[in-house]
Amino acid sequence: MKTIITYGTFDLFHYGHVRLFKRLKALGDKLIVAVSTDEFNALKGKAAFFSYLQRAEIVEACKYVDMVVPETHWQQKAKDICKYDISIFAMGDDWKGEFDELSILCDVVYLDRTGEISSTEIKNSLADRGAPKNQLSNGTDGNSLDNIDNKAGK
Ligand code: C2G
Repeated sequence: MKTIITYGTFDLFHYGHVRLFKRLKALGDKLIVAVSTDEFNALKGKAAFFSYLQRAEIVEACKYVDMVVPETHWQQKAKDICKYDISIFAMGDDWKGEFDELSILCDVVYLDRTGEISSTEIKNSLADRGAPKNQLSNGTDGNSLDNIDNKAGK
């Protein structure tokens, strides 16, 4: 059983995320996705539109994903690799080289990011279209696109 793990915010879920998951699942038998909690996102300087629970629900609904776990801090990856008997740790190549130290535990793979799409670009495109701000709210947890401050630019 070859298990793959990847980490991220996965806000405003889009085809770039789907293509990543599809390629990752093709590398093995089981795909685990660690979704960043809202608290960890704050440490990353990211404010997601959807809450952790909403993002985890969306990611879990993707047919390529077998299991979702919370990502609560940067240093959990080595422990996760041992805990879940991971064969491949993978990220998009915007993280290339950042996690090479994990190669003592498992294979480390960086896949090409899908171009022209990101959660930030979706937010900016909606804002540029001049959608009235009160129509941008997701209506559930009170967030609205104009409240998102995604400094990481992803
Ligand atoms: N991604 C992609 N193509 C895109 C956008 C994102 O392949 N068009 C990939 C990224 O390379 C990353 C993953 O999707 O591997 C998640 O991206 P984000 O949600 O932006 O996550 P990030 O803020 O990079 O957090 O510990 C790792 C961090 O939690 C990663």
